[in-house]
Amino acid sequence: MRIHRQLGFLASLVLVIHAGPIPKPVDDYEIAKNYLKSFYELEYMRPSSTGREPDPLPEKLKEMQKFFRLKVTGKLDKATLAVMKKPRCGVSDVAVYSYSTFGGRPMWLTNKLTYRIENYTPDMSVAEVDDSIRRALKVWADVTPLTFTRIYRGTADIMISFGTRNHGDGLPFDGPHGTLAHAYAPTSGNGGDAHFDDDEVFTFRSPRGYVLFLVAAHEFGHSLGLSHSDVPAALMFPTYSFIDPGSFSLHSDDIRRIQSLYGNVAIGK
Ligand SMILES: [Ca+2]
Ligand SMILES: [Ca+2]
Ligand SMILES: [Zn+2]
Ligand SMILES: [Zn+2]
Repeated sequence: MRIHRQLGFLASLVLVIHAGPIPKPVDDYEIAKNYLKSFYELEYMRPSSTGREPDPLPEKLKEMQKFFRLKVTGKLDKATLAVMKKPRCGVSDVAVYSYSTFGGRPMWLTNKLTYRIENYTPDMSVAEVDDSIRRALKVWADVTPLTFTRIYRGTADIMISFGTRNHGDGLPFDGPHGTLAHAYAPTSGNGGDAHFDDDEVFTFRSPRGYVLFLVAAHEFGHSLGLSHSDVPAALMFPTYSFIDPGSFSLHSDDIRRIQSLYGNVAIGK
């Protein structure tokens, strides 16, 4: 009898626990809306007095699905959501350069550029960060006439820094995963600058964490004027995928695009 009563008590406890507040599942629709706002310029009109505006989401979804070579349904299906949840670059997939370039062209007007590393991530040694950044710039220097000279004080063309959440440019990072970094197209001021989300774990070459060399090489593509590529194997594809830095080579799509801005390697460089 006593045992029965106890069992009854336990059972009701279990019931109470189950009836308690269930953690709100992350709303896939919210994820999609935020993703398309950040990367596909999704904007909602204010409801007009004449009636409801058509929902702009399906059209933007189609645009995103086309970019990622998914089935273009305009619907938030599993495959689309899976791509939206991948770690990626914070720069939009819809290139908007008109407001942020020298004379409207997304490129530097000199081949001699400077860079400066303003601060460091605690995830890696200073030597590992320095080497990752140097090699990431070399990826682009190897196929163009561009040269990159490191400076230690003053303002460089490409200012490199690590920060979390609000880091001073009005484009806050989002905590662990999601957006890994962003960079600005060539112009004066913050143009060319590259910011890395230090809520990520950056690594020298490990598949656990994000390889700084790979993330930086991608960001410096933006620093030089490239937008995202829809070629999945290209460095300028928006999502992150691990490649052993030792076996990295720049994709022909990236080479073609950067050389259309700056030309081929100068003789005697
Ligand atoms: Ca700059
Ligand atoms: Ca992040
Ligand atoms: Zn990017
Ligand atoms: Zn930033």
